[in-house]
Amino acid sequence: MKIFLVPSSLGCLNKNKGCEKAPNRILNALKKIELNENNYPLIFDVKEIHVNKDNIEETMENIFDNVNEGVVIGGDHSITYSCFKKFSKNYKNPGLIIFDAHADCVNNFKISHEDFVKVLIKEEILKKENLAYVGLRSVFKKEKEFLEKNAVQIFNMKNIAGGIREVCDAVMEKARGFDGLYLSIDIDVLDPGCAPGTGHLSPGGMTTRQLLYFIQRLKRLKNLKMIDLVEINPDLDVNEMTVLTGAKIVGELI
Ligand SMILES: [Mn+2]
Repeated sequence: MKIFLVPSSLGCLNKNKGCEKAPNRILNALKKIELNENNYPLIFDVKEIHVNKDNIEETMENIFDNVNEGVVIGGDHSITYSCFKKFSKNYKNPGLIIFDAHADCVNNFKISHEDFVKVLIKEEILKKENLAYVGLRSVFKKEKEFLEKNAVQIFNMKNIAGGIREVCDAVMEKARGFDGLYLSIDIDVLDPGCAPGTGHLSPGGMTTRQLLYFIQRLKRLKNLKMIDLVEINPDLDVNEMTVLTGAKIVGELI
């Protein structure tokens, strides 16, 4: 498995400064895991993507040029824009499933961690019917309107609280419909009690075990080709809990 490190907080609008430190910290924690829960040894190669701290456009191009299938560790959520754009070139019907408390489609004029989903749809890189969210619970009014207008499939925290197995069955069915599947995991999909080290805490989220249930099932799909893990901020962490959780998530996906 290939791991790409993208130490960028350029798209965080100064709201999650410090998340650029996550890739190396998560990698160090990952190296300490010998076997994942399926008893697989963790074998991976690492490539770091160059980030120009003064130039988000150049950094976005570097990401596009240098990432490939595997696991991408960010960084703020805006990196998914370039990663998915690259990924989408390889497939006729690429799909994106986003685990996030937030919908990240506030505006449509700028690449940022609040807007990238809207930009992907607007630029026709992502078909709106090929997008699904899991774990949403903190959505702005105008995002709700946008998502409803485009009939985007949403599995929110209320749905998950009603029965995780049924929700996961539906997510799996959606996921099987794509020739290439991309999973994007914003750590704030987890409850702040499980993952305090991130910039936009939203109470009422998933437990770490619930997220592992989803990703361990999704991992079995042959069409799952690319994953990113974003928004972990070591500067805001408590006892390295969020970094360790990030490493555990990556370990289960290798
Ligand atoms: Mn989020």
